[in-house]
Amino acid sequence: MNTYQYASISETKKTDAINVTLVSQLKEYVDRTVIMHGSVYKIRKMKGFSFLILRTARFCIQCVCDDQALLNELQEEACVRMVAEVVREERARLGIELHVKQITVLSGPSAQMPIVINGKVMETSLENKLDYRPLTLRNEKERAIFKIQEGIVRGFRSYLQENGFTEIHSPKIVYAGAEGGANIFRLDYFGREAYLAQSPQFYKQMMVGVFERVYEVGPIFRAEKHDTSRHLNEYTGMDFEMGYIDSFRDVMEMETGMLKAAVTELEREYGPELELLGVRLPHIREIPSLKFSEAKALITERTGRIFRESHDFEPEEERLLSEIVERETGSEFVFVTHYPAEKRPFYVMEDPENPGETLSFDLIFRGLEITTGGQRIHDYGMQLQKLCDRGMDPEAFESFLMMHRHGMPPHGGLGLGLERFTARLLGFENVRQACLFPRDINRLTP
Ligand code: AMO
Repeated sequence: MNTYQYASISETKKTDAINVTLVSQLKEYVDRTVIMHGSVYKIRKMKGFSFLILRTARFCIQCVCDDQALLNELQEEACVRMVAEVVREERARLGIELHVKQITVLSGPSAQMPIVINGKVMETSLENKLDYRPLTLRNEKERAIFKIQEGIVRGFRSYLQENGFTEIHSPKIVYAGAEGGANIFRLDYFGREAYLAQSPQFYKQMMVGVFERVYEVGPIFRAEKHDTSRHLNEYTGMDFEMGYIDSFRDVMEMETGMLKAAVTELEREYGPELELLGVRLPHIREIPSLKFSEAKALITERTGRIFRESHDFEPEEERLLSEIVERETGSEFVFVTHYPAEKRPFYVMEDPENPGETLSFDLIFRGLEITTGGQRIHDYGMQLQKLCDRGMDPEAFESFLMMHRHGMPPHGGLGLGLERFTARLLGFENVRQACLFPRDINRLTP
């Protein structure tokens, strides 16, 4: 460990230095001496002095140092404790800068950085960024993405808490897939076949019978075999489920309120990161909604294009639909309802007035589906019949059916993909950019 003019605790007391951990408090200490810790993000040598950028938990602070001997030995990415005077400096981003008095190196790097992380923008491919993720996340813009992501989750959580929801944690090793399809990871569970949860679907429904309104933020596993810009093999699901609904539109209303709350949370608490990344937050008023069949017709009418997939949207259709809706209503969000039953899982309620259409919806934001939700079957006989109609074995779903058999209120809910929402909010083309350590068909590290 290298020590530079190490100040013992008694010495720092002598200098009347104040230990400051929150940079937001620094402005209160102008003209006083403080002790800060952080990493040396960048050293910029000038004539006779150097700028040193200290990367702290949330902010990068400009520091001025004129001790040449100290600077000669100091390396970028060293973890330091610094004694410095807080000086008002309007030209600095935070309105203050630190004039360095002492630096103690707590731990220095032992190797050359394999990638430049302290430029204004990181000029490297996404693959490279992901390969060196433990380091590239230290870049102030890269880490700002995930601070904003924290804000989204905070908004989701606090809005649902305020609305009487209980947070739950459901198992991720499960006995059956909830969403159907081939994208399920199988595993050997002490000689029995088990799966990684494709969603918390069964459990959040069961917990409606217990808490009435529940939500979960947790990992979701999908064995996607295609390498696309919108699919991850592990992503973070923000799910909620609510009982005693009159219609699936109650769920859409709850989501609209939750999204507004998340945007407000970001505006209130995440200004520095939004500014750093130049984020344009959406203005959410009423979110327009149209039926799946109407949306298909609208796309064809406005663009003259007909798409092959008739029970779902192709990615290009979602993009076109978003463009049309934004142009015609000003909304960057659009709900699409009444998806055909063929493409929806077995727990989804069909429209009694129009069987074949489901009481379900997707939410499309800036050209990408970010949510699926809807009303569920709560009646035992109806759920049993649906399983049989689909050629599924009711015995395999015994514990799921247990709740139906013993009384469930009308209920519905949704699942929102955190990475997809973050990516669209920040204008990223690839969902991996909004995932700390993405898992895709080619990537298992870091
Ligand atoms: P669904 O399968 O549509 O619905 O998933 C819900 C939302 O999760 C996100 N998502 C993904 N994000 C990244 N990579 C993936 N491979 C991926 N797959 C899905 C999307 C999607 O809208 N149980 C239902 C939800 C419900 O009805 O409550 C479900 O899982 O944003």
